[in-house]
Amino acid sequence: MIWNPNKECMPLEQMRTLQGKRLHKIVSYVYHNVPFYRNKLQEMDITPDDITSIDDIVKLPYTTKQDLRDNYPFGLQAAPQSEIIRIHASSGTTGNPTIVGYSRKDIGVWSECMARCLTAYGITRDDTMSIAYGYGLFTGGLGAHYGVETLGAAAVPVSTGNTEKHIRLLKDLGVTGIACTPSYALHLAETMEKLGIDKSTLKLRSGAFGAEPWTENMRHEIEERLGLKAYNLYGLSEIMGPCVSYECSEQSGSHVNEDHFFPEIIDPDTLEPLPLGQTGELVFTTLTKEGMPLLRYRTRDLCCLYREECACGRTSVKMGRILGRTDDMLIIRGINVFPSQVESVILSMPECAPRYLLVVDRVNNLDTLTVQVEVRQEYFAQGFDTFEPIFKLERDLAAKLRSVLSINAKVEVKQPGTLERSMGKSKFVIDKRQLK
Ligand code: DLL
Repeated sequence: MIWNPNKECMPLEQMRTLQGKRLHKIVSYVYHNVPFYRNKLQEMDITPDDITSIDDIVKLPYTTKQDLRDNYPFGLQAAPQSEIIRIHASSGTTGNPTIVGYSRKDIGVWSECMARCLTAYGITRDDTMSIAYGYGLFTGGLGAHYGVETLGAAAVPVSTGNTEKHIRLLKDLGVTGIACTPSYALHLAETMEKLGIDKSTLKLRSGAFGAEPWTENMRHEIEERLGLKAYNLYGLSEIMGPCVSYECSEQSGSHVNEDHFFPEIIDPDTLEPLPLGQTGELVFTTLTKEGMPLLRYRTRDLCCLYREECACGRTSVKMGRILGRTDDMLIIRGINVFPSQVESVILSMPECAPRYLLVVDRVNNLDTLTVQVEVRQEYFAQGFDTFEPIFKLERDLAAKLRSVLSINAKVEVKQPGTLERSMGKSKFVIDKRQLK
């Protein structure tokens, strides 16, 4: 089944014509409504009339996360506040989060694109789908939820945490579809095994997994242990949320919703566009967004794009798995974390020295973060050589990391001079997770 065959199976030439028209319109829209873009385009001596086909996209400037940060919170918003009906936020590199406002039309496009994904995963209105992405500022929960409702299946908004209760609901409600991070799917499988619940007592048959990198091996393990087909779901808040691309029954690469999100691959060093098939940094232009449209947004995700005749009948361009990032962003239990953010929380505590190490690991399929930090010499000399103030500092820092970054970290406060010094570039992060 295909949700919107007109768009998902559109012949290439027709798609490019549509994209060209939409690109002209969106450039004209941001030119007249976003001073940031007007200034950039004027500096480059470009007017909306210079954009007549999708090939002209290469004339346009890139947008970065730093641009979003510099224009915090609403500087890149194109629609008036009265048109905004939803706001989400994701991690910024330091300090300010990235704010994304959606118009009613944006929520409609998002829901439709998400319904396309779910249909490709074999979900129909007869299904019941539990959504175990976080509900809240993160786009995973509400994004998947609106897609399920648009499709006409039944949404069970379980959100994250409370795995045992979730398993009970899966069983009692005869849940057939699940949406969560791939690592949480494995955690769920493990908890079921511990509780002695066999997968044959559940009716799960399809899963929408994303928000973090995963591998073919993880897919096989999830499919085997939960008894379902596991599909990749990709997206990012700045562009929309989950729904930007999705796998089909072929489970080989993800179709991009390219009538709404135009993808390019560039060389992250020279910023030159790369041809199909080559790996580089993924860049998206939103072709229809009203709230916060973005031109050539650099995702920092590394992957490749390719076109092939897909047995499912869809003609849209495909993207491979995300192979890494061009920045240092970590994804810990689906939450984006920049080491610089952790550093600014550490440095806001006067007792802490700017010497720290983040150790990321995966225990029982759940990510863990340990923050090791040295106490400053002067505090150490004034009583921090005993347990009580150290324990209090560990508790306070953990609480602050939780409230500022929404992450649960184990904090280990160390004596001055104990964290390893390196001769060259200091190492601030050790990621022990091995995605096999
Ligand atoms: O993670 C949106 C989402 C929610 C996608 C639920 C899929 C399912 P952000 O929090 O803004 O948005 O994080 C976006 O997460 O740039 C990638 O680095 C990573 N990412 C998202 N999906 C995948 C995936 C959501 N399927 C960032 N595979 C992106 C690998 C992914 N990485």
